[in-house]
Amino acid sequence: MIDLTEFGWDAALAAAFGEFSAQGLAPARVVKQARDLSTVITKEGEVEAEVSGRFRHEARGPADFPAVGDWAAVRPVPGGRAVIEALLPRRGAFTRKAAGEAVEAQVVAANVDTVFLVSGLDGDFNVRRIERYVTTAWSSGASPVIVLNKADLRPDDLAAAEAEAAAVAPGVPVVAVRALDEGGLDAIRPFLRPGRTIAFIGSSGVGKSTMINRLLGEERFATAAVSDAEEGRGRHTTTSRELVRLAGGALLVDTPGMRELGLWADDDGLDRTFEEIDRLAARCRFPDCAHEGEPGCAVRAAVESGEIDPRRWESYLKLRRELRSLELRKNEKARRQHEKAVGRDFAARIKEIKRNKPRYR
Ligand SMILES: Nc1nc2c(ncn2[C@@H]2O[C@H](COP(=O)(O)OP(=O)(O)OP(=O)(O)O)[C@@H](O)[C@H]2O)c(=O)[nH]1
Ligand SMILES: [Zn+2]
Repeated sequence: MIDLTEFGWDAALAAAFGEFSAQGLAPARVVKQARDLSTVITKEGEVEAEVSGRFRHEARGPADFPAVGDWAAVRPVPGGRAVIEALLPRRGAFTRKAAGEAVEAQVVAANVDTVFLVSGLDGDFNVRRIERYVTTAWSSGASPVIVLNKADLRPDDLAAAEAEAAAVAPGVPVVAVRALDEGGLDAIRPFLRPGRTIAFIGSSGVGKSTMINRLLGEERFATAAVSDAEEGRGRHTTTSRELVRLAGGALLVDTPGMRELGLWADDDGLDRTFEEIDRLAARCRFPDCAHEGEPGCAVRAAVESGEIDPRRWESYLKLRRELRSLELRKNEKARRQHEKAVGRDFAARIKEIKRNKPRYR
């Protein structure tokens, strides 16, 4: 028997699960998600699982489908794939906008406590990208940590890189690591607390899998969520998202590298990332100041005096514009879906009236 508290199960989840227990369903956490196939961990162990027909029918979009980290209510099928009947409400989710024109959310990992926003201190390091990731992370309900990997490649100006990262993410811890070196990951260990779910997010090649393998490797024989086959392979596939448990009890989610993070965030996430700008805004003459040339704008004054880096200011405006346009397109989509639903309702009522007509004759 597996103790699901080792995978983050707690009293609040148990309470939310009540109605499903009554239906004979079992709690399970999604530890791997690849296309339509989930791997879930239940009290009995790891099994493959698929959503039920009804689940599929009722889903409003891709974000309603299981993602790694989700808690699910599953119907066990002896000798076969378990059936996912429902997901428990997410406490939060690291979400991106799916690539392409559609306004579609894509859940990268659900129920995450901490996100390691991993950059490589090689060509990959870019503070503007970090701002984008931090905004998304705050919006996900998880706490971000900026992890600068490959510190071995920047021995001379490491402190400068750390300071640069810290300057664009007020209040966010910044740690430098060397995934290939003995003891090189010590700086992230304090965040690896038992029962905590930590997602590794970042561009391809920054060293996410290397870090996770190193952390697992030292305690490999005690890991629970990794199947024998996967242990043999040694490395985690980067085409799927996977949750593994360290012997120390932390739950790590490896995610495939992203070329670009499509912004799916909210104003709170933006304000938190640009905290100093948000704080200054309270001193603008007009309470609804957009900081776009209004008189008495404290933010503009701070940019002009050099207190705020103009590049950071531009980055803020760019992200804000992106959020506004995302908001508009989301609303437009919601309106169209609503009209469609109303249309369906109306058609159904007409049909019903027609069907009932003979009674009134
Ligand atoms: N010099 C140096 N190289 C590193 C370090 N960490 C990882 N690498 C190398 O960086 C390359 C990419 O590492 P991966 O772990 O595959 O990167 P990833 O982020 O998992 O990439 P995706 O799976 O594509 O998202 C590998 O060749 C690693 O050996 C480090 O701390 N220093
Ligand atoms: Zn202003």
